[in-house]
Amino acid sequence: MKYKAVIFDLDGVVVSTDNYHYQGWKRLADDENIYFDRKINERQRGVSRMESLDVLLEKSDKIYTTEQKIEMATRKNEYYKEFLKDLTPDEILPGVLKFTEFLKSKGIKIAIGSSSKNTPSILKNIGLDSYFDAVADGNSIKNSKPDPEVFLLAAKLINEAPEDCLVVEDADAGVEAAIAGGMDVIGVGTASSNKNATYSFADLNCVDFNILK
Ligand code: B16
Ligand code: MG
Repeated sequence: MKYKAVIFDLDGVVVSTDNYHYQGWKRLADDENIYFDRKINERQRGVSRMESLDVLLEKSDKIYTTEQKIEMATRKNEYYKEFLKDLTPDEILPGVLKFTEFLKSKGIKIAIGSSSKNTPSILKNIGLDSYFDAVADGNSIKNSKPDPEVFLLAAKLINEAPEDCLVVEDADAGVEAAIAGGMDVIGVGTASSNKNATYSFADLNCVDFNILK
């Protein structure tokens, strides 16, 4: 097979939590009277919580102290965690299990590479906490996507060279990160229109397994 491992982004690839991130940020923006919409939210995909806050604050004229920013990011995370409480395996995105089971049957390793610090609780709630060969997430990295750190860490944890890994991403920042790490990348969802992605599919249900040969 062409790849020895596939590294999956989490929010927006494995599970539909990307919409909950939007709703959490929208509520914070409404609290603070800051304009926010889905287009602005697209730029928050894949980037860290504090960097996502900076994207939101671009629409505000105020200057915020570090303490105020930490409070706002924490408040958004509390809103977001309310949604995570009700997260179930039903919110695993279409095609994820079909694709991962195929990979497992071919002896191809699977890992998570996510910027999210909520990764452990999300995987637990969707029943996939011991499903992947390795998990690299926002708790174990310094630089979030588009830096390749999280994907390089995932490759290291599964003992595979970056060039033998294929990444699946829904964010432009994640596509950039994979390429910077020397990996091929499937763009799905928003990233399916990213011209730098090696392969593009609307979602994981549409993946042509021949790309793995
Ligand atoms: P948290 P991914 C990313 O997850 C999200 O796409 C991004 O919108 C979010 O800001 C980031 O995680 C941090 O999430 O606030 O839960 O630590 O797409 O890399 O799986
Ligand atoms: Mg994502």
